Amino acid sequence: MRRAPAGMLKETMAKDSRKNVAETEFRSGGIDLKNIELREIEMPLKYSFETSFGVTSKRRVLVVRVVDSSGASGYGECTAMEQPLYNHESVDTAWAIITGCIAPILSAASIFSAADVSRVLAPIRGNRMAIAAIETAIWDLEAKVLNKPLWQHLGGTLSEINCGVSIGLQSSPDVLIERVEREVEAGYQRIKLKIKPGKDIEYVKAVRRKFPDILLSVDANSAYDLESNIEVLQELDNYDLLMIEQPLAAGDLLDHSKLQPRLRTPICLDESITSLRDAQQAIEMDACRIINIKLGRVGGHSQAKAIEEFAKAKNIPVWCGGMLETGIGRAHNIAMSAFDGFSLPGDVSASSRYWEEDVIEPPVEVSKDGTIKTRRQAGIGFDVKTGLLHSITLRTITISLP
Ligand code: OSB
Ligand code: MG
Repeated sequence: MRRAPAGMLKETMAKDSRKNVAETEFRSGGIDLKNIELREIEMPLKYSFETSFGVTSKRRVLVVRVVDSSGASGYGECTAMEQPLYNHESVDTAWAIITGCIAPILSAASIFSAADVSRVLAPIRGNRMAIAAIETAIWDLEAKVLNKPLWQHLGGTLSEINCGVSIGLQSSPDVLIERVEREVEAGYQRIKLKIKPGKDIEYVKAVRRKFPDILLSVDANSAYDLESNIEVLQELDNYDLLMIEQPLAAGDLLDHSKLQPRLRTPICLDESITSLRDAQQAIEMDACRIINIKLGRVGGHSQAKAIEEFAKAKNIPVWCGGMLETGIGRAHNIAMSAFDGFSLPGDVSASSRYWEEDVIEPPVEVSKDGTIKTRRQAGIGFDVKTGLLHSITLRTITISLP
C-alpha cells in the first residue's frame, strides 16, 4: 500500500506520511484513496468578464474526481485560470503539480481523513489552487461516505447564504448602470464593480448617483500604486463604499497598511491573503478590515476555516470570493459560506449568470431576496452531469494510488 515518493520529496514526505498513518490508523474512518481522475474541460462564458488584468470569455477548468477503495467519489475544481494573471498559477501548472507532486505525496500517505490533507500537502510551497482542487474533492468524498451534507461535515451552521455579484469593467458608465440595474432587480444584496485606473471615479459616481442606497463595493485586482494613485483612492471615500478590494499589489501588505489609515473606506484583501499567517499579519498591520476568502487561493477548506475563525475572533468580517467557477467550485463555495464568520454577502451567484448549461444538477439558483440555500443531500449536494463533462473534455488522466 505505501510506497516512498519519488525524487526530492522522499526525505520530507517519508517522515510526514509515517506520522500521518500512525495518527489515523486507529480511527474508524479515514479515506483509502484509490484514484485521482484529472480532467480539463472548456466552457464558454455567457458574457465575457473584464478585470484590470484582462478579459475572460471562456474558462479552461481542471476538474478533480477522487475515488476511494469502495468506489465512492468526490469532486473538486481547480480555480486557476488559463494564464497566471490573477496569481502565479495556471491550468497547466496545476496539472503538473497535481500529477507530479500531489499524487505521489498522497500515494505515500495512503490513509488519511480530509482534515489531514492540508497538513500532508503543506511541504509544497505555493500552488494552493492545485492543492485546493484535491483537498476539496477529498472533503466531498468524505462527506458522501459519511452521508452528510458537506457544509455540516465542515462544521458550518448557516442554512442559507447571502449573495452579491461582481460586475466586470464596462464600456461606459451607462452600460454599467444597466448591468447594475439587472442585478439589483434580481435581488442580489451587494454589487461589486471592477475598477482600474481611468475607469474608476466616473463609473462609481454614476452608479452611486443612480442607486444611492445599495451595498456597493469596488475591486481593483491590484491595479493601483500607493505612490501615484493616492488621490484617486482617497476620492473613492466619497461614495459610501462597503469596501475597496485589493487596491495594491498582492505582496504589498506594507503599502496596504500605509493606505488603510488614510481611507475611511475599509480595505478588503483578496490576492494578498494566501494563508492563515497572511491573514494574521494583515490584520495585525491594519492592512485590511475585511477579508475575501477563496478556497483555491488559500489551499482548501481547512485553511479557509482557519482564516474564518481567526478573523471572527478579531471582529474582521469575511466573505466568499469567486473565480468564475463551474457548478462544482460554486457548490464548494456555498458549503464554505455556511460558517457564521461569513457575515457579508459573497461573490457566489446563480449558475445562469455564467453558463448556458452548468455541469451540476440542479443549477445554483438565487432567491428573490438574494440568498442561496445550502443543500440537504450528502457531499456538495449537487449531481455532476458526467455526460456533459465528458463531451467538453480536452484531456484527462487517471492516476492510481497503489
Ligand atoms: O478578484 O474577485 C476577483 C474573477 C476572476 C478572478 C478574480 C476575481 C473575479 C471576480 C468574479 O470578481 C467573481 C465571480 O463572479 O465568480
Ligand atoms: Mg477580488
